[in-house]
Amino acid sequence: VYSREDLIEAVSSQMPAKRWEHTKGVMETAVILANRFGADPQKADLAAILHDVAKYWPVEKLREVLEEQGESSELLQYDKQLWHAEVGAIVAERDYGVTDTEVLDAIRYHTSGRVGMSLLDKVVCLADYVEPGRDFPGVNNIRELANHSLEEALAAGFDSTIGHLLSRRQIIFPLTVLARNDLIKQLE
Ligand code: DGI
Ligand code: FE
Ligand code: FE
Ligand code: FE
Repeated sequence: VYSREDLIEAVSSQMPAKRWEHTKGVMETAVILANRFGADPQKADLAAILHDVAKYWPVEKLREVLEEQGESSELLQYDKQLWHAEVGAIVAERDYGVTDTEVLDAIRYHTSGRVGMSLLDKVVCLADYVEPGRDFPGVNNIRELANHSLEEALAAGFDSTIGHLLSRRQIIFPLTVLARNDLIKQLE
C-alpha cells in the first residue's frame, strides 16, 4: 500500500510537469471545497491526486483497460477524452490499492459526472473546473458561484462543457447531459 508521498511520486511521474501543476491545483481546491461544503477533505485529496493519473496514457492502453471490463464499456463509443476518468478509477484500485468506493467513484465520474453525484463527486469535479491554473471563458463566473453553491457552480461548469461541445458539433456523452439535468433539478 502506498503512502501519500509515494502515490504523489508515482502519479506525477506519469504526466508532464504542466499536468502535475494542474493536479496540485485540483488537490488544493478540492480540499477547500470539501471543507466548505462538508465533504471529507482527506478523500477529496486522495481522489484529486489520482484523478488524471491515466490522462497521458496512450489511447491504445486506455482502450485495452476498458475492453478488459466485463461488459464492454459504453465509453468506447464516445470521445477518447472521457476514457482517462474510468481508467483512472480502475488503476487507482488495481495498481495503487485504493479500496474506498467513494474515492474511486469521484475519480470515475470526474469528467462525465453522473446522476446522483455524491458530495465528493461534486467537489472533485468542480475542483477540476476551477483550480487556479484553469483558464477558459466563464471560469471566473464558476469560481464565484463556487463560493456559494456547489450545485450552481457545477451546473454552470457542465453548461460550459456542453456548450463548447455543441459549438464544435462534437458528440456529447449522454451521462453528461443527465448529470447536468440532475443538478438543475436539485436546484429547483
Ligand atoms: O482531464 P482534465 O483536462 O483535467 O479535465 P476533464 O477530465 O474534465 O476533461 C476532459 C475533456 O473531455 C474536456 O475538455 C471535455 C472533453 N469531453 C469530450 N466529450 C465530453 C467531454 N466532457 C464531458 N463532460 N462530456 C462529454 O461528453
Ligand atoms: Fe480529467
Ligand atoms: Fe483534471
Ligand atoms: Fe460572492
